[in-house]
Amino acid sequence: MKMTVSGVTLECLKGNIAAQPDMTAIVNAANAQLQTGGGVAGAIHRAAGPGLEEEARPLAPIRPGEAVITGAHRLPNRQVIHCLGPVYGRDKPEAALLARCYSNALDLAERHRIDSIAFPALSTGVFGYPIEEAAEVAIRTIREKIPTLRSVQRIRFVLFADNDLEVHEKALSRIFG
Ligand code: AR6
Repeated sequence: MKMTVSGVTLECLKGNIAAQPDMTAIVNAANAQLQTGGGVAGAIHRAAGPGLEEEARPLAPIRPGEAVITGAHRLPNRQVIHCLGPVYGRDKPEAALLARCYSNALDLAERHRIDSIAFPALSTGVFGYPIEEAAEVAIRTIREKIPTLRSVQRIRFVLFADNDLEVHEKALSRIFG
């Protein structure tokens, strides 16, 4: 699915966040220590190689809602933006913290003149955020940010499961429809 809103292209597809060679930056669903882990962080660190963890280490720890940027090492991108999403039921208020992840990631992308950025569904795996609620927060935050974007022209959601893709497509249609 693809749509253009005020000159910004929004896309949703099923795939692996670590295999998006046509995007300048990808976003990592990080842990506070910016170390490799399971899910998205595991896939990104495996593909990037050990240099990513070495570069990220001095930037840790980060708090829920925060984002930091590094190079992409062996990944086919220019940069990785690492976001720490909230743990659902623990880091409160969850929605505000999740919104800050998307907002901070887009601010960093702008500062680094990034034209395209791919997001996974932050917090919806190990951190337990229900996918429908998370999609709503992510897409509403992006809608609020679009008028401020100058560099970013393409935003992609990369979802791992058919259901997650469907939820994001529906939320995009509802929120921008
Ligand atoms: N590409 C795209 N999406 C993926 C991929 C992938 N390769 N792998 C999983 N997903 P998670 P979180 C989906 O757990 O909830 C880590 O261990 C997954 O199905 O990666 O923010 C870190 O070290 C889910 O919908 O991130 C942290 O400790 C979504 O991506 C913690 O988990 C996010 O799942 C972060 O938890």
